Amino acid sequence: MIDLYSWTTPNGRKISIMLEETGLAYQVHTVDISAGEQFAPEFLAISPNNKIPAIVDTDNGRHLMESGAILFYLAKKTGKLLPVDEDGYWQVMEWVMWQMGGFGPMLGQAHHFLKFNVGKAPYAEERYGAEARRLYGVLDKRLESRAFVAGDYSIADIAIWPWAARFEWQGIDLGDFPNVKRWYLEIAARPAVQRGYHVPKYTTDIPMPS
Ligand SMILES: N[C@@H](CCC(=O)N[C@@H](CS)C(=O)NCC(=O)O)C(=O)O
Repeated sequence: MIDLYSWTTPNGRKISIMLEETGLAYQVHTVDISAGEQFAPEFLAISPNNKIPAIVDTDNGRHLMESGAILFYLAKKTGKLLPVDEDGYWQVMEWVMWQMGGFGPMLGQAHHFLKFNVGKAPYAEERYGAEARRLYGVLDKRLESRAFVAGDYSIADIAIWPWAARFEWQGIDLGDFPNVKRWYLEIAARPAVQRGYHVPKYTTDIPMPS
């Protein structure tokens, strides 16, 4: 059994989607980060950086923070969504790290300036808007000649997709990135993604590009 500590954000949804895809038994503990619950001592004991997601594996008592590490852990535990061959493994690693170092943090900044604080910092709006478009361009190029980011559908796609699901917040028109749009829609149609998106609770339907 996996105890999942999560909230309705892209990083949280990566893990609920992964749990749904793998079929592992799990129970959800809601950590409302808008109410400061990430600072509760019980949560800090498993997630010392005060961020969701985190998991506890009750099979062995292991606890983990950082969504990229959790994706690798769950893939290794189940033998799913991570290639075993060297080339495939490192391609997945490369694109999960790309998401963890760029597509997540930079788009998170875009949300702050382009969605929640419009007009307060024109320089930041320009910087993070341009960086968002650059990152979508990189992803679009990667998906030009392949269905998924790294071989078959994998934890690399699961890491990236929930951030792309906030394209509206980032000022991104997926029509400008046709390969991303095709990939986004294909993943959005997966039943496990549709279930995992609404964990720990429903907020909106999965955003659909026009
Ligand atoms: N690198 C971390 C980032 C996690 C993260 O930024 N979580 C956000 C929600 S998406 C959070 O818990 N924020 C609460 C806070 O900053 O206090 C991961 O990928 O797990």
